[in-house]
Amino acid sequence: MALAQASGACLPLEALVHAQTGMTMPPPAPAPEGKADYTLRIAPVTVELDRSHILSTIGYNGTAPGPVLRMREGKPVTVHVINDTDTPELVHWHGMLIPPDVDGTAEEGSPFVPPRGQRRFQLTPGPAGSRWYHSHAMAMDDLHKGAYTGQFGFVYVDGGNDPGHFDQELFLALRDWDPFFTATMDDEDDDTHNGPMPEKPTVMNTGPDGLEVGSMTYSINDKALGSGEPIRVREGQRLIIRFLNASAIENRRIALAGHKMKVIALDGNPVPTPQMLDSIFLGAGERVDVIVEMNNPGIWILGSTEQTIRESGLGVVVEYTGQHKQPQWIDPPRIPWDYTIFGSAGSSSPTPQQTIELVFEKIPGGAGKFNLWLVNGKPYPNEDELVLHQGTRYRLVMRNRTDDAHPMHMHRHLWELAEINGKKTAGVIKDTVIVPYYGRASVDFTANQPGLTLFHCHIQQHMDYGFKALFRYA
Ligand SMILES: [Cu+2]
Repeated sequence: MALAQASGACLPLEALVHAQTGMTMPPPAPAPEGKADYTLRIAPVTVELDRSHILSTIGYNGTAPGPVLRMREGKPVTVHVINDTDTPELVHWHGMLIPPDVDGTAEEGSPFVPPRGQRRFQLTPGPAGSRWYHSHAMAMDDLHKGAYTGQFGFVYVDGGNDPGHFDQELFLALRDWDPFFTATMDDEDDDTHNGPMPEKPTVMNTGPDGLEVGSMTYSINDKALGSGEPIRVREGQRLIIRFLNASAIENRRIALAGHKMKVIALDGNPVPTPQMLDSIFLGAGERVDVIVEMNNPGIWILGSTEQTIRESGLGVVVEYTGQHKQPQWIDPPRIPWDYTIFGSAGSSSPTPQQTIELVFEKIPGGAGKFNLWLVNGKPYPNEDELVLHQGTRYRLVMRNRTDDAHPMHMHRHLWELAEINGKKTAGVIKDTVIVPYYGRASVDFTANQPGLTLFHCHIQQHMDYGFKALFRYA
């Protein structure tokens, strides 16, 4: 417990890492041509979730999550990435419209940042809004790699559009830690079990499931509920909270007891119809921006709507000035999450020029093995049949014939949501969409970002075991 005492003092995290590992970091090689706008150092970090739980992972610049990077829309930046680990790494810029060589995936041909090496990237940030950066390395059966580590952080791209006055801006990343393999996955997080299930197969594959990845340790940013500083507010204040589900594992429902949240943006993109809600739902990789009016003095819990998960750390205390009660939780009404309510009322997305069908299936892995995930009948690589023509507007019809809700992400493009389980909408712009349990989601986009484009489930294990495909431009 010497470590716990050391971290109680105000030692820099880097010093702590040295104390813990006994290692010294090699001096960085001279940086090429001048100073970068941002430097990201990938290295071991410790995260003190609470006094009794300090974990060791890999992070950016000595912390996990990494620093909030603020960039200006359209203003080119140089990012210098130093990799102080023994693993080749990739930094992906989730939600940005940037070329494949800087997007940060091996599949698209972005170069790795070599182990103990460094690399410099230039990109033009955009579009404006809440984006994020994270490792895109494969993990496979190693739960200390890729998105299971602390390599994640917000990028806020400022477009000069003021969302109105607010008194505090908070960046809150939902996270799970210490992942493990499990044969019993409870799917309470799915939220979509009671939907219409238009894609439920008539003949089910009833083979025994393989191992999934679970967790029992959670945080918001780097603190478990009840440790760390509360969010301190005053009555009458207006907060903007930018949420990110940085989990590699699960979708999450979040509420702030005693308050409603006005959803103003999904995946960083302003929605046509903001909605006042008691809770919000985020698939792995998704962002939700909300405005909260602080109009109910007390001490409240903001956190997971599932008691066990909240009590295992996924929450933070919100404390009004002058209040001294115990933090309170109130279960919100359980209303299914519905993306379509944020769309332009009464309109539907214009009919695209071409439709691409994408069928998702699972081959159960059986005891002690892993499931295999198929897109159109095969696991990745799946790269020669999905060809885009520059300038064409496409509709992707994603048919989920599996008993799980999948947050599907397409790189380097933005989708306009067209339909979820038969409900039509328009004007909801996203980069990640949860395709419901045995459900269907249709999204439209214009092919205007030439180059290889990765499409995948944002649950790391699903992606690693087949659930991805490459689009290429003709
Ligand atoms: Cu998935």
